[in-house]
Amino acid sequence: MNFPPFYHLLIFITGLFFACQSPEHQNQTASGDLDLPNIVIIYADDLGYGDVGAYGATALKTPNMDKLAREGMRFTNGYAAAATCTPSRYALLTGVYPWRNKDAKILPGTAPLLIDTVQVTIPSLLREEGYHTGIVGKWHLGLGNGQVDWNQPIAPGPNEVGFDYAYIMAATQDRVPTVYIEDGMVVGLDPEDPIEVSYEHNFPGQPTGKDNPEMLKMKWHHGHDQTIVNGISRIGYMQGGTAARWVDENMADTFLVKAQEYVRQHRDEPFFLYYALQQPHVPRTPHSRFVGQTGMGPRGDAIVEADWCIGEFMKTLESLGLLENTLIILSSDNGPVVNDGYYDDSVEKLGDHTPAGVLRGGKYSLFEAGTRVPFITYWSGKIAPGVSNAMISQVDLLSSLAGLAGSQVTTRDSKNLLDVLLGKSEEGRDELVLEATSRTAMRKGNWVLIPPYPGPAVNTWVNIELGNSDKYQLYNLENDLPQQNNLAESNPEKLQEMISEFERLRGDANDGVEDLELK
Ligand code: NG6
Ligand code: CA
Repeated sequence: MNFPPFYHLLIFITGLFFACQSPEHQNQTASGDLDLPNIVIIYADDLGYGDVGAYGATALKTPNMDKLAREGMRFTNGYAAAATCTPSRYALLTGVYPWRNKDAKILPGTAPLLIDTVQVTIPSLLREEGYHTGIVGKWHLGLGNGQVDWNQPIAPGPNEVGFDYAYIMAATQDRVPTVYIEDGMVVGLDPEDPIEVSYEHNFPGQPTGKDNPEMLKMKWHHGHDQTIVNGISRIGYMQGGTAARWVDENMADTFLVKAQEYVRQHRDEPFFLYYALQQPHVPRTPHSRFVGQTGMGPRGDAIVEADWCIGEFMKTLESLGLLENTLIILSSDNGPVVNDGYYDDSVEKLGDHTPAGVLRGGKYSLFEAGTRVPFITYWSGKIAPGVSNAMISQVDLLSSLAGLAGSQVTTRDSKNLLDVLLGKSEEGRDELVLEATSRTAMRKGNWVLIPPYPGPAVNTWVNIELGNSDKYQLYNLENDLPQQNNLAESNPEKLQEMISEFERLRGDANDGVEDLELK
């Protein structure tokens, strides 16, 4: 087609006009694209390195996670910052090692907000860059200032640390209050039936798992013997709020629908969604559609349910045409545990399945299975399918996602490993401080140093080796991934080098040893 010359000029001027504009949607990103990509972190709770087909599971089928792994980048050396939930989530969102904050331990449902409201977080920095930010799912980072009235607006919480939208459970599925909270308000609360919560004392006349086992549909094994909700006794006491209480079996659907609604509502602007699944943490309560699907009891069925949720969520992104413009990161907050406090057949029906894969330990452990978790990045058309052996931690996501969004924000612990996430580089971390229930260890290169710690070698409740020993432990993962050969005595020079490096990294902050009890 032939246009008269003034048309060319017009098109040129129009082009200039748009090029000079820099509204939120047109920011220049690190990758050189004009549009800011959406970012979704899908974060499972207690999903182990060996629980996913793409990581070797055969008895459990996880086709939707496997698809992300197959068509995206599967990391074999991806780490959570800690072997339990609260510290890992703290590090994920703030880019700060959790052992720098003495309060970053498994929190009760009444704990105050752990993140300082002036602290940089992934959502706050992305918001600065023009993102809409949302969280759906498990929070477990504390709420309020220590004296929460659950019948009033609850703050500070996720909305005060960077999330424009929040639909959360306060702590864990096994802790009170067993209600959803949307932007600081308990969902479906009847003002005539106010909620009260205590972790110290029961409320008069309220049955407990300890005193009323006949009321339970799932019995407690250790802990979890306090207030009964939906036939399951929990950690902590609660009364009131009857209409607002969640139905455990519907939780996965509830969070999925909220996550889908969120992306539908924000499809036309750059968004960041932290979709924090509750599975397969206890109590495992898959919807009846999934019950019996795996033959492994509720733990297996809950993993299959989580996998289905991921598939449905991906379908939503696809139907909205967002796959080419959305980076998805899938990971888990800590390693696996089988019996975590309820009689739920998880041990009896485990069969040949190995939730930790070949790794030693599990949740709560300083051994690899405590923190090395499934870690997958997926971005249609941007990330070429592959496997990466680069070492990367969730603590690195803050600086890496900042880089993606064109922000300079960083922290001293969080490394910008954007190219690693996108599969363009294998240059990951050289060293990483590992944490489990306030004890720390270090990986450097392929070597792991675990300093001596008091306490039992095995937690017999959960049947997991914790990594405690009165001796230094030194492992070389290159030829001993299952950490069977302690080389500390035979390699005194390497041991000394690792101790010096560990001390350099940890400074004098290695004082958390008093918290060895699982609370
Ligand atoms: C422990 C609970 C465990 C689980 C864990 C937190 C007992 C005996 N055990 O204290 O069941 O709730 O806390 O898990 O109460 S996490 O994944 O949120 O860190
Ligand atoms: Ca967890």
